[in-house]
This record gives sequence, structure tokens and C-alpha cells, in this order.
Amino acid sequence: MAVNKLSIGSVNKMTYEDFIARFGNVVEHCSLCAAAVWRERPFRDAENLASCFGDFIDRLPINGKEGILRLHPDLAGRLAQVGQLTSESTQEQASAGLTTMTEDERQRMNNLNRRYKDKFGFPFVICARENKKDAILRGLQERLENSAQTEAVTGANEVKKICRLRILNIVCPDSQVTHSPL
Ligand code: 2AL
Repeated sequence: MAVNKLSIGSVNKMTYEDFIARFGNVVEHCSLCAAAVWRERPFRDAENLASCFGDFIDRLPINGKEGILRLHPDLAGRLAQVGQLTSESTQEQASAGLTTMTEDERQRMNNLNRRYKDKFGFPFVICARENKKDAILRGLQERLENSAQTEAVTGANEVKKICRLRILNIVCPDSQVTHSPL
């Protein structure tokens, strides 16, 4: 959790390199998103910055959305068990209660994750900060019934929620750029 949040004014003044250093992982392991969004500055506020990332993800073709999903770690998966998640994912998965699951719950989640990946070819993605473990297990079970096309779009929408919350951890939500009239 960022303690000293940035104002949107200081975000707008960032060099490309600084922008990538701060926002390169708001979409997990996909600094390409930040590299593309940098050209949209100046941003009005944190929500506008999040919308720019969201619009970029929305415009991706289905195989691009699937690619972004593949960059996400499984929930309560192998990387979590060996402590190899990014710091953002570590906090998100803990907030959903995934670090305090029973062995039975972990096995159910791992089995459902495996079935999901076998069916769709990309991992199940959900915004862990907006869900608890029971809702995640239910969501996994329900979404397994969907088509691959529906899941690519649903998963990408979850990535947008994750991205927005990561941005709100970095940028002060109250700070705005105001333009004086000409
Ligand atoms: C994640 C993750 O790492 N953080 C989050 O909110 N969701 N992963 C996932 N497969 O949904």
C-alpha cells in the first residue's frame, strides 16, 4: 500500500521511464499497457487515468485480452505457495482470505482453476479485493459454464477493476487538474 500518494499533477509531469516504473504493473506483468497509456496525458484525475487503462484493454482484440489474462497468477496457486507473487497480488490475495484457506478449500480452488485453464487456455481472473474466498469459489464454478469469448471479456473486465484499485493505491483520488478558461 502506497503511503505517500502522488498528485495527478506530478503524474502528468512524469517522464516515460518514471511512469513505467510507477504504473508498469497496474496491469499485472503488462507494462505495455502503461507504455500505451502514457501518450494520453495529461490525465484529469486518478479515475481518468484508470479509464485510459480500461479503454486500452477494451480496445484489445480477444487474443490480446486473453494474453493479458495469461499474465495473471492463479489465485492461491503455486506462485502464491512459494511466495513468488508480485507485492500487489500478494496483498490482493491475502485481502480475499486466500492465505487462510483450509486444505480442503485450497484443493477445491486448485481443481477448479485447473479445469478452468484446461477449458479456456487462460487462467480464471477475478478482482480479489472485491471478493472473499467463498465468492471466488462460487464465481469459478459458475464461470466454468461460459463460452471462451464471454470469459475473455469477463476476465478483462476484472483486470480493469484490479487496475483501477492499484491506481487508487498510487494516485491521490482527490487530486484533480483544473484548466482555467481561455
Ligand atoms: C488476481 C491477482 O493476483 N489479484 C487479483 O485481484 N486477482 N489473480 C487472479 N487470477 O484473479
